Amino acid sequence: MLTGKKGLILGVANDKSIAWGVAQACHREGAELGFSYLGEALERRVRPLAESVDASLLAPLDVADDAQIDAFFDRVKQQWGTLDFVVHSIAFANKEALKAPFRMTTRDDFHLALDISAYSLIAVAQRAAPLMNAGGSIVTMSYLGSVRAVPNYNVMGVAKAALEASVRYLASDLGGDNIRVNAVSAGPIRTLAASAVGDFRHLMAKSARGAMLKRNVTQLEVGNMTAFLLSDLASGISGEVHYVDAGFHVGAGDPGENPA
Ligand code: NAD
Ligand code: 0WE
Repeated sequence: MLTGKKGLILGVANDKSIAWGVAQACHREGAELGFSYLGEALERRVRPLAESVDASLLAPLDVADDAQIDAFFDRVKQQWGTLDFVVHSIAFANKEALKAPFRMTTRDDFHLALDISAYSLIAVAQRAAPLMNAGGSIVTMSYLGSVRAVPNYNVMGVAKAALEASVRYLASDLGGDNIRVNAVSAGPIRTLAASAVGDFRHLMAKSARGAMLKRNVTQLEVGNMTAFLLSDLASGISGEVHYVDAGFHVGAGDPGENPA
């Protein structure tokens, strides 16, 4: 599906990351891959993973810093020249903001969550687009909390709403250059970011009970949908949010749950 294509995977932290499921699917489908890592500590985790899929590019990237985004894409331009796809799988919010009542969200909490989790897609797209071949594809990762008030997701839900709107505006802006932009809205998956969330087990159990398939989804299932969206098989698809959630969002919720 991706033979002859070169693409960047942004947001692998470890082998549980959704971005790693995407990388495995893209490698299996024949893509040449490049990876970013956030800081020295994660380089030690990401480098062996990148090597295991024969990555030809590995460079640091903190999306909070425009200079690092510039340096990252300068390196992509020097090493690769052109690019076919980008996967954005990055989010961050202050941990306290995901526990406290939503009304207690501070201005700093809001700025941080929207900067790292939503603006970063725009910052990446504006530097990737000039390097992209016709038929290029950008995919980002979202969550149902963008359109539903999911308990404790809080300011991250606001950030995902901004991310999904940014997908539509980027798709409109870049469509004339034959670059597509989509989001995948994944059901809950136990990753580094998720495991730091209190009572994630309960959320996973509820989500499985409410899902059409009566189970949760895996990183690789999200990776397979993403690989499809990155491929020419998806040439007519842009500006959309695609749910990979075992059907949870079309259901009425956990049938065993007490509504009171
Ligand atoms: P993860 O912790 O494996 O990945 C998050 C990544 O964001 C990490 O690699 C981290 O290094 C990176 N990151 C954070 N701040 C950064 C910064 N300033 N600069 C560069 N990178 C930074 O967790 P994950 O669950 O794989 O998350 C990936 C994406 O999937 C996120 O956008 C998340 O919102 C989304 N998502 C996750 C779930 C889930 O249940 N795990 C569900 C739906 C969507
Ligand atoms: O997008 C996410 C994870 C977002 C996230 C998680 C953390 C925890 C640790 C962003 N920033 C941080 N910052 C930290 O310090 N998901 C979709 C997974 C997730 O997170 C939740 C969820 C789900 C699902 C938080 C509360 C409720 C549900």
